[in-house]
Amino acid sequence: IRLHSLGLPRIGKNRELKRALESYWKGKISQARLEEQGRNIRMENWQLQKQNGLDMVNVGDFSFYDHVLDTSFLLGHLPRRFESAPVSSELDLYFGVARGLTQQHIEPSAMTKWFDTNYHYIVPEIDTGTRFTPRTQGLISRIREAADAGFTPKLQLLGPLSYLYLSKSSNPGSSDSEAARSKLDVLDALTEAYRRILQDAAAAGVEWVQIDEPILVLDSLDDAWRDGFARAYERLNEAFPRESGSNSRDGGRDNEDNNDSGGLSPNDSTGGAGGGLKLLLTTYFESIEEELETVLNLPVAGIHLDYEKNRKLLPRILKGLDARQILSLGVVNGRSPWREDLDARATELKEELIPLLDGNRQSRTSRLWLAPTCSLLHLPWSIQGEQLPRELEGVLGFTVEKLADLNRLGSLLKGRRPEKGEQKPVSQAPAAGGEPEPLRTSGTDEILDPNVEELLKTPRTSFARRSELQQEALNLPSLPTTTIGSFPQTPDIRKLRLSWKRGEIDTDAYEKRIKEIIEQNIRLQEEIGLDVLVHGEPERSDMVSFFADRLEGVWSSKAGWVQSYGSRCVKPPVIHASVRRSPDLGWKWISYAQGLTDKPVKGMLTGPVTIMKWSFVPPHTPPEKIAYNIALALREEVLELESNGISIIQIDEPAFREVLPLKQLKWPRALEWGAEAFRLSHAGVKDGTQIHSHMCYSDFNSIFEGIDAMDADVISIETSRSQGELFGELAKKGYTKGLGPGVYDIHSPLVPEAREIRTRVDRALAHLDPRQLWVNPDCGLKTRSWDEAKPALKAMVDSARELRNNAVQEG
Ligand code: THG
Ligand code: ZN
Repeated sequence: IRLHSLGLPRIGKNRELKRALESYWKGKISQARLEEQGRNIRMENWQLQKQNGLDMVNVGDFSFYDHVLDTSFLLGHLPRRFESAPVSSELDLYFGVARGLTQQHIEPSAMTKWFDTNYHYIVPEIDTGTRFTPRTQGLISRIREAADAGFTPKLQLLGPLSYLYLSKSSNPGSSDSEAARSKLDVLDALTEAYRRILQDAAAAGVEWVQIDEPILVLDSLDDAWRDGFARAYERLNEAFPRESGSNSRDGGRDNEDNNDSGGLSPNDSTGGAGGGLKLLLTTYFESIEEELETVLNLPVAGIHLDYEKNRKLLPRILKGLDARQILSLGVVNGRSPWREDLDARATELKEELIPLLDGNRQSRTSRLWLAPTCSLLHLPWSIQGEQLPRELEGVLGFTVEKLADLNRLGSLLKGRRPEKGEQKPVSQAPAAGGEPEPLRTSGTDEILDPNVEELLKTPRTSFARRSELQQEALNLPSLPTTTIGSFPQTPDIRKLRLSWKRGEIDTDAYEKRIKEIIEQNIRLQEEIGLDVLVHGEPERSDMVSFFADRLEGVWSSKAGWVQSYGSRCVKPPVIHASVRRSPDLGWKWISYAQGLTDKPVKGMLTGPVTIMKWSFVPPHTPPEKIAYNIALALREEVLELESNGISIIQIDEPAFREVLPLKQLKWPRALEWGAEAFRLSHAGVKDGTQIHSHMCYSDFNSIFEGIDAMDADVISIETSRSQGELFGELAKKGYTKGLGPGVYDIHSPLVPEAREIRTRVDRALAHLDPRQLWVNPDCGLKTRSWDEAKPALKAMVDSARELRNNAVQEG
């Protein structure tokens, strides 16, 4: 049995890389200093792997920004517009692609979510002129760096098919299917580039390559992609025959007495360009069910898969592997902080899995490797130093603890006594093949309000009727103007919250100051002439953390940071028990704001799906139960707002799209429960109370059914990049409820021009009813300064007035 990992976090245990990067970007530290920080983190990560008994350490998991962008650079494949960018170093070019070169007006590459995680990668751009010119020097020096320090390096690479699949085809004017085809057109060239990279790695002494092909867990690959896999991996295998006679699927199956080395000896290759280089085809996040045949037919030295997700398939998988292929199992969850019951898992593996392996007793386990299920990138560094509630002690662990668990599990299987001092983790794993167990709670097992079914079954009054009542109550002009909710987080506001949190100022002083800020916000909005006001959220930092801190059953760590993109991190709360509102979610600030003005003030909450998707949740609880539970807590706040005179309530769902699981087969049900949770959060409000929601994207097609089922009265969305087709589609689908297309891009510091704003509204007016449309920015103003936000909002309000007048004249 060998132990290894699939990658570690790279932001540093105290976010050292974040600090170094941001200092470098500001010109405060040199490139040499930044490189040194990178080296320190790599060394620390390698040491941690070795200390925990791992037989190899990963090289290639470290990145200064993103591992997909690293792959692009390794392949010598940059967006064309950067080809002659005037930058002083390769590193600045790299950051240029990630962040844009503002002075030269070169746009950065797009960023998007890495599968169903909260990590974002830089999207490679493919077009018909794409060439690959591998540049392996940096990678080779990192391999040497590990070897020189006494570690056994395993190279981690994003595989060619996944790289291609995750990239976007930027040929102008081509359709989706054309784009997919033109991507595969470059596969042979790409494979050739990989072959050269592998050759250089082999020459540098690498034996094992962890080649990540996470797209193999999707249920949406077609035959073109399957052929692509076969073609690319055959080609790589020609260059690096794994072992004579056993490259092909039928080799070696019955050579039981000949496989004691399990393919592990470095000298068992008969040639090929690099000598014994071996590929470990690596999948994670889901089962390989739909691509089982694809995987089993590839000529690789081994495969890695998530043990729990593939448990039912293991007999078939083992039958399909040849006797020399390594089976690496992800046995410690790499993206959930819940720890496994290691004794139970060891017993399971001994009784169910090991007997399935071919060979005699010794050779059997030589084919078995154990690892975390996926890269530990998705977990914080360590739980050490955190103050856990008693019921979570020993239950949760981050990177450091997960590797220790892996080590312990390895010891249990090897028949050695595990080291002392390990807390025995509590298991929440379901029984074999059984249904997931409900969430274990502290004190009570009840997760759902007994009324939940009733609440979900009771439909709201029709939209047509409620909108009449709402209009009577609110008396808004056509094209009403509003904002998404958050206002600039000035250094003053940040300082204020921090000093209150640290106890440097008392609650009275804090609240007095917050009220002053709210009053300023209200006066400012009245002056600008907005129709629906907000309080501006000065009391909130991160929207999810704010609510997590006010909900029972949710634990927030002090330093549990996870990389989101580049130097940016999030600190996901841990939902571990029945969620309850305790005692309130801050409705008083909004009610205070309403008391200051005759205009309607919109109450603001973060929705159940978003709170859940941006938190850690127990791995074996049905997600809808958690979402309903959060929704019920939010509902109490919604009703409280309503009874305090708030007649517009916005329940934001920026992460609503993230309900969609990796397997498309599960999409309809996920949209259903996502929408149910949202509806539950406003179930029972009066017909005259207007429910809004905000989502941070405009790509509605895959989630339209869900959005419709949310039954919000008004939805505001980002439309900066949409060319207006969205409105046509919405009209065609019969969307008649309110819509607030973002009329300017808040991500830009520039004040929008009135012309741009009018164009966007006009595009919407071409398809939708003017009574349906709202005018608002495309997202919250938290990241802007007042100097930017004020003139922008003014321009927005002026444009709306002008459009309104025109409409009156024309009508
Ligand atoms: N909040 C939470 N999760 C999120 C987002 C969020 N996940 C997805 C998306 N938004 C990710 N985008 C961001 C944007 C900004 C930052 C992080 C993720 C960010 N982070 C600060 C940093 O790293 O310096 C820390 C913020 C803090 O102190 O809380 O700016 O909006 N939960
Ligand atoms: Zn947004």
